[in-house]
Amino acid sequence: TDNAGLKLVDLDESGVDRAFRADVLEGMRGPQKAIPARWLYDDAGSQLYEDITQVPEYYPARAETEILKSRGADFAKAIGSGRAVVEFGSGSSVKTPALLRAIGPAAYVPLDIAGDFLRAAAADLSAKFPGLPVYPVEADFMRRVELPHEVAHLAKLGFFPGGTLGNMVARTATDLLRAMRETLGEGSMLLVGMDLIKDQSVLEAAYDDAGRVTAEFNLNLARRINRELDGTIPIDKLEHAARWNDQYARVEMHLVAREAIAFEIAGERFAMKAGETIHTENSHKFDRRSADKQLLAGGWTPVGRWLDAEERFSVVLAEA
Ligand code: AVJ
Repeated sequence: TDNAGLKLVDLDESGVDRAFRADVLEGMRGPQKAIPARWLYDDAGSQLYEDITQVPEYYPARAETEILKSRGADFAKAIGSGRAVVEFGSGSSVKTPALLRAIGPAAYVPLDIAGDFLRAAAADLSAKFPGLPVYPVEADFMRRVELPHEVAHLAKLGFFPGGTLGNMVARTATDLLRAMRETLGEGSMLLVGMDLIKDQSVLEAAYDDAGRVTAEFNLNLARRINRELDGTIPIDKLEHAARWNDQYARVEMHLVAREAIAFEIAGERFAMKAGETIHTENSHKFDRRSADKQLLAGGWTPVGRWLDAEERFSVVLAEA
């Protein structure tokens, strides 16, 4: 029967494949089609994001790096030495050396769900800081994580750069901040990157660059669906859009249908009217008040805040 065929396919699939299909199908059935942003980051998507950080319009990565490199003395004073730095979603750990050099920690604990990537990055970093104990942990940091016993006695500094907190709606961000507090424990601190509200045209250009790198990043999600979920989405009929949503203070990425289209994903039929969109990402922006409010809701008291010279991005220090 058809059912038996489906079961056979299921047996061959990893949990990730199943989760991707479930998220896509569920997200495509609703009145506003939407797919969780984490699915943007397959190998091609991760490479495209790296490329985005180099485009002239995309200021957040450069602005945050500027802050981390220029405010070392401030961090040392506010944070002190001898903590275990726990980085959430460490990825390639590109922003970490500046912080480690500034504060002289007792250990570094990078957390990431991508295990191979994590261990390679940890080895690179270890080579750069020969005296520093590095304990990579493969974990989903949306939940409380058991830290290695070697750092149990040390005060912790959580490090969450990149403005990734902004990719979550407020309630999810609050849950994550609370989980981080549980992971890090009493007396811990958190250093977190938060992008700032600014001119709409600057924000929209940052997410819709003239070189079309961000457009490719967004369209790659539709390509991935076609590749991995037997999709027939006509890619050339979709258009990338970045839209400032003032009510929610966020830049939204959408895939917009240029004309009425119909297609299949994993054997299920879908249709889009001309102008209808698939919502693919939120990137929330903050001002001082909304940033403090978000951190406080998550159980963290802000104690320091640094901006880049052009005041586009903030790095906030908070206490548990
Ligand atoms: C991964 C949070 C840094 O929201 O700015 C960049 C991802 N999306 N361009 C962001 C992204 C489109 C991004 N962060």
